[in-house]
Amino acid sequence: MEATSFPRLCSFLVAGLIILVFTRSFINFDKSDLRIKGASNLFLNNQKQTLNSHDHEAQIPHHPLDPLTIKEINTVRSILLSYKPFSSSFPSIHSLVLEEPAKSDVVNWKKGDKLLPRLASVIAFLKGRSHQLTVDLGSGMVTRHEISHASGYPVYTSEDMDGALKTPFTEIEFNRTVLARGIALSDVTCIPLPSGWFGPKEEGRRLIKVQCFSTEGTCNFYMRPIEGLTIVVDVDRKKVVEIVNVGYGIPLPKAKNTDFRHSDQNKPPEMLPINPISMEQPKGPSFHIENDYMIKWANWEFHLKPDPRAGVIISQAKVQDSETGKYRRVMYKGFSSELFVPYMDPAEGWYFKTYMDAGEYGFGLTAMPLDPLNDCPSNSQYMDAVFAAADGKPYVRKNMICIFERYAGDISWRHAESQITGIKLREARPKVTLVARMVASVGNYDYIVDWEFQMDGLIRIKVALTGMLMVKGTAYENMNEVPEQTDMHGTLVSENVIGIIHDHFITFHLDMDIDNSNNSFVKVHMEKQETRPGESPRKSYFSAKRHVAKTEKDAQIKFKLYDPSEFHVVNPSKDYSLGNPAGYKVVAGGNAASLLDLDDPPQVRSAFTNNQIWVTPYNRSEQWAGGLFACQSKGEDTLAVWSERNRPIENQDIVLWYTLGFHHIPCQEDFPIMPTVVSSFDLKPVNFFQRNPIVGLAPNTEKDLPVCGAVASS
Ligand SMILES: *[C@@H]1O[C@H](CO)[C@@H](O)[C@H](O)[C@H]1NC(C)=O
Ligand SMILES: *[C@@H]1O[C@H](CO)[C@@H](O)[C@H](O)[C@H]1NC(C)=O
Ligand SMILES: *[C@@H]1O[C@H](CO)[C@@H](O)[C@H](O)[C@H]1NC(C)=O
Ligand SMILES: [Cu+2]
Repeated sequence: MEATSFPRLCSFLVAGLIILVFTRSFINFDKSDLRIKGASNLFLNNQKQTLNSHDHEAQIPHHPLDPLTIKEINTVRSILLSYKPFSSSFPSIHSLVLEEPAKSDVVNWKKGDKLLPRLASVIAFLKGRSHQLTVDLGSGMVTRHEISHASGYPVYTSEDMDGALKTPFTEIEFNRTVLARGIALSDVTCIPLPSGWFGPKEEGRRLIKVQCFSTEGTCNFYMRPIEGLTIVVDVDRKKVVEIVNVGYGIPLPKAKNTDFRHSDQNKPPEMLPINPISMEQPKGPSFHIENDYMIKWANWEFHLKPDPRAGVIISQAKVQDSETGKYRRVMYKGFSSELFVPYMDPAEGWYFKTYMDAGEYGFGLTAMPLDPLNDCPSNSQYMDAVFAAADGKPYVRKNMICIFERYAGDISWRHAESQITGIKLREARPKVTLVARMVASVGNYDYIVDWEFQMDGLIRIKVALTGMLMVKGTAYENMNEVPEQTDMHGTLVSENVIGIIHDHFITFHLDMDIDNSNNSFVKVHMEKQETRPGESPRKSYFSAKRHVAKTEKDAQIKFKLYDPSEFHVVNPSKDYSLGNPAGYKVVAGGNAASLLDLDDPPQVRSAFTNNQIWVTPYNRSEQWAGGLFACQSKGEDTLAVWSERNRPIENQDIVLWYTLGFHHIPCQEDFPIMPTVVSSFDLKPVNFFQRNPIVGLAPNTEKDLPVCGAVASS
């Protein structure tokens, strides 16, 4: 399997040099995998290590939400091959995934029950039309077939992108343009960029804008753009529609200092050396992966699976009640639903860069195998993905997700009594968490997405950004050459290189089910109060007032630092003793809001970023915040459109949507590769547990950690 999928994943991300990079990581990968297995007497004792291709061939589903297996994907393909409407020509398959059973059926299903009927949801593209099909694996029938009338197109396949990248070379004018800039054609690497939607001129056909770079002298071709050259390609006809060449006179930035590979560095960093560091678990990890996709750890259990579009899907997350030990429902389904990455340069070669990475490239499709010891700690286990290619055949993406326990030296709770009280007391508990991680490499950018589970019931969703800037070539080599008043749309990050300002937004779909699915969304508004004359030496304080959201518009939330609220999802009918409804709150971390005009075309298409929080009633058709068909869409199927229906959301099955945002004004340190920047948000229990659920944890002692003694110096 791997042998066939490898060329595919390379061609997907373009070109020659990148193949070198990935080949390297594959080789590294195998070596370290061996190394881990060699030391397996301590680790991984009764755990199943990384699945291998043999396991995948024999794999069978155990849980209603388990992704389609290799066998099942092959079955779907053969059903489609003999399906009448496709008999004259087989469509290209843009998505072939499990069609999840109805939520109520999944909720009622228990381990040991007969597996629910297996259905596949297929998005196919044929002769300019998008087809949505449901295939019943049991009966071997296509049970639904709809032709889409939406404005947008499905996620690009790797074949679409591969074809688009080859097309410019069929035009002699392209070759001439490149040669006229003094660049050898053999040094040219191109990338496929979605064109967005900017008016009727671009409708009725699938377009990709191709831009090119020089790989001469570097693996980091992104830093050597052939500026101003954009080739508009009709993806289906494989024809050049237009060659835009406006960068005349802009030199190719130099290759010097752009390579970031260890082998290419000519001196060690200027710092004191760091000794080897690792997280050891002498008794092995304390989580289990049951039947491939069910994770059990400490007081948590959840279903975890790879998804070609979302990346990672967490389902049926349940936490044990601290008093009874009973598993209680927290979240039915959580995943990154869509991204929006608009660049802030209105110039010809840049205005359209307003990416929706999940709906255009596939956040999971771009997730590459993880590098053990560097992407994930040594105590990690890995999960592979089985995806379908454009021809409907399955392939395995090895080690796409890692799962590990993290001890980062943090404290989960503590108290020490000061000497003045005369009471001798010092109690502290280390914080150990469980992380499920994947990294999507969407072209130049790498998005690290962590779902982190804590024993105190908190779930932290963390996104870290690294990889390369998308840069613009310029004639300027130093800021002293730039006339005042010039808007560079970014920062000169190296000679002839501008890092263009942009945003990153990631919108999460969080189908919270606190204890059951009848939940409400409550704004706990902090309101300043003034004291009555003579009441108190104090003039003011604030109190917390609860407002239950009745309809969707009550839950369209923009954050305000000086008019703050907490945002709770509660189960109004569950209170466990004190009368406070059991709930979880969404706790924002660093965030950013879009500054674009609401009627700017990219903002209309990505209107799901108009608010930081939305709440919608559960609707299984409303999963993708930017619409099911996001490529070139006009924005008629976004979360913002759904929410405008203003449906009731009180004491209903509701879905919370949270958008995490970053403004990115590049700086010199982002060159040639960016140090990670991180932001996160939390889902934190509020009045869900009767009391601190981890008071009962035992402290660490030296005998628990035979490998590492405690040292305190004074
Ligand atoms: C353009 O250059 C490429 C690479 O040298 C070559 O394969 C291709 O045939 C050329 N295209 C045309 C139309 O001459
Ligand atoms: C949720 O509310 C609906 C309508 O009020 C009710 O029919 C249903 O029984 C409730 N479900 C639960 C699990 O309480
Ligand atoms: C469910 O979502 C689809 C797509 O937005 C919509 O057409 C349909 O009306 C929705 N159903 C309800 C009950 O809101
Ligand atoms: Cu950025």
